[in-house]
Amino acid sequence: MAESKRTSLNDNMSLAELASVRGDASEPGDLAFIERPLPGKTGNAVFGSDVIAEALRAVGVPYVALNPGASYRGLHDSLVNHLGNEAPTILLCLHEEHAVAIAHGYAKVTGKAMAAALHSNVGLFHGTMAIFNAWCDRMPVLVIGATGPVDPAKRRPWIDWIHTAKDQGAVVRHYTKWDDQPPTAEAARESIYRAAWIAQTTPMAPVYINLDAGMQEGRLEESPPPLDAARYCPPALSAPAPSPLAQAADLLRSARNPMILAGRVSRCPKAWDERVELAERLQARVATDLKIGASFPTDHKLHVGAPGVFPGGEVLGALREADVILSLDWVDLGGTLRAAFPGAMPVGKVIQVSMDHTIHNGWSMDHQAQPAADIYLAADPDTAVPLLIEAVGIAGRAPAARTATAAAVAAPDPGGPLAVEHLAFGLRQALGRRPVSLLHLPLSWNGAWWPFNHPLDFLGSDGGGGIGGGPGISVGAALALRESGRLPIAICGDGDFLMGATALWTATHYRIPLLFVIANNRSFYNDEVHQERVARMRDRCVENKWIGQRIADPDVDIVKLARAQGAVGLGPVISQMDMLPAFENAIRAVEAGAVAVVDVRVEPGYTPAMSASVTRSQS
Ligand SMILES: Cc1ncc(C[n+]2csc(CCOP(=O)(O)OP(=O)(O)O)c2C)c(N)n1
Ligand SMILES: [Mg+2]
Repeated sequence: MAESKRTSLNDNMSLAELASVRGDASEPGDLAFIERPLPGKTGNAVFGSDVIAEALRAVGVPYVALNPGASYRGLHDSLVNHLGNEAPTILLCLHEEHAVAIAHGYAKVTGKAMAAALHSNVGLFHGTMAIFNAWCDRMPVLVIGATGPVDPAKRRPWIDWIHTAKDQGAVVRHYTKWDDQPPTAEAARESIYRAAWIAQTTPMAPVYINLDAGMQEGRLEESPPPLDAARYCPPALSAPAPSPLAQAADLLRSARNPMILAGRVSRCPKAWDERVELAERLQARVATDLKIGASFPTDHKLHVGAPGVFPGGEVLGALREADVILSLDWVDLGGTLRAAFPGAMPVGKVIQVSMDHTIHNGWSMDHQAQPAADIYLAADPDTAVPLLIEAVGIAGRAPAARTATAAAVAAPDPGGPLAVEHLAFGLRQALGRRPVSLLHLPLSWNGAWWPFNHPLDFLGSDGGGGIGGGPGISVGAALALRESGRLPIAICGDGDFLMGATALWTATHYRIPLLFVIANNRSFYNDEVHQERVARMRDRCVENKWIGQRIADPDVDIVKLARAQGAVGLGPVISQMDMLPAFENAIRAVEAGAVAVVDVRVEPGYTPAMSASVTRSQS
């Protein structure tokens, strides 16, 4: 292994020293320079796993995030000694959940699948929640698994038997788009081509390929004939059929008060501009969603309310006034319409643009409530929007007016309590005009605090509501943003951060700059809100809501957790006064190539809309 240039950070290290230590962090290109193997023999594929490694390269997988395991020691060797740990490059993770979450975060930025390799059944078990998160978020991940040897004669006593399972794919079949257990190396190559193709075709989702350890380690009699991956993975675009497209255009053209729900769309700036153009031509109001990445400028005059995890009153009001509702794959169209029209059908006509129906299954309810849809455009929104612009044919375009005022945030009050709102204000102030990407936000966030003006300004949430995904997803997103010129920022709840904290190490080890800000209310506060609700419903003691919820006595030393993994740890910040210098130092450290974590001790609290939605109370 190449000697690491980096020494460990300590409390006394100045930022200048830090920058020199981290000088290699900004080295361009891939990360292969960090764990560079000694050169060995090169040549044709000799073992089954050599063919598999070549297939991963052929479909363009840039990284394999993994926690190692003997079930795929064959593939591990092929990645290192046959391909030289380049294209793909291994990213070592301290937990399989992080490996999948990192691939998930990478996909949130790029729309492309990287691989996560999970050891036999046990590694797969660890990875399941992150696979579910990526599934619900409709993000592609190539999950590589292993089992066996399937041939009992090749199994070592005990350990190979407990780590061999029949139909291992059954563990994740209900929340992957496709899975396979190819019997030969040649079949495995085809399987990887198919997996990459399926995963990256809308609706995107994780796929799982389980590789027999015996097949990986088997010596080949001859290399399989070449197979050009490009010819087996054609882009499969989903465009709307002409007739429903024309009907949708007719409805939109004659609408007096149209509304667009801008849902699951890509990070493509051109597609962003086209959505803005469609809204401006129609003079349609637009709502966006904090569950998914930024989909429309939130300070545009046509944007309604603030983006939220649950639609707020302004959005529901606008839906009630709309005569035509155009959903661009809105995550929960059925639930949103039910909230706007309780016990009744929507008044306006509904046009749904989505391919999501093609992966709904009988196990998971993540397909959400069945929405009313008068016209269904079975299409990818990015493909449908320019066709809708053309078909609607409304000439001219209103100027791209923005609301005059920036998003509202609380004025600083140095002596006052520190709420998440002040955290947002302080961070924006410290950042100034730097281009940033928010990779993750805590449950206590209010979408009004931070405007989004580019598809990479915000990447959305974890998808499946699986807490602990935030840190890993953020590391993967920061990895993808390394060359973007954007400062990557993850704001995590303390509960979320503590569950996924060791994902940090992968970022420090591979020199992936990233700023974590922890909205630390020392509680799994979401569930305090639930216990309060139950106590009120049952007329019991509300004051006991903290029991089994508060993460205090002792307070977890988040700063030390960060430093222990080679990150810069700052805080705990306990007053508004201390916040700005801590953020400024952290930003400088990240700009010098570091991972920085700022522990901000905030008062517990959610927005009224969030509290009401969490507990389904009307108040
Ligand atoms: C894996 C997992 N475990 C438990 C939960 C239930 N849960 C939902 S939110 C939450 C609290 C999260 O705490 P934190 O990140 O600190 O955010 P806070 O609610 O305090 O703002 C919990 C435990 C979950 N969604 N996922
Ligand atoms: Mg908390």
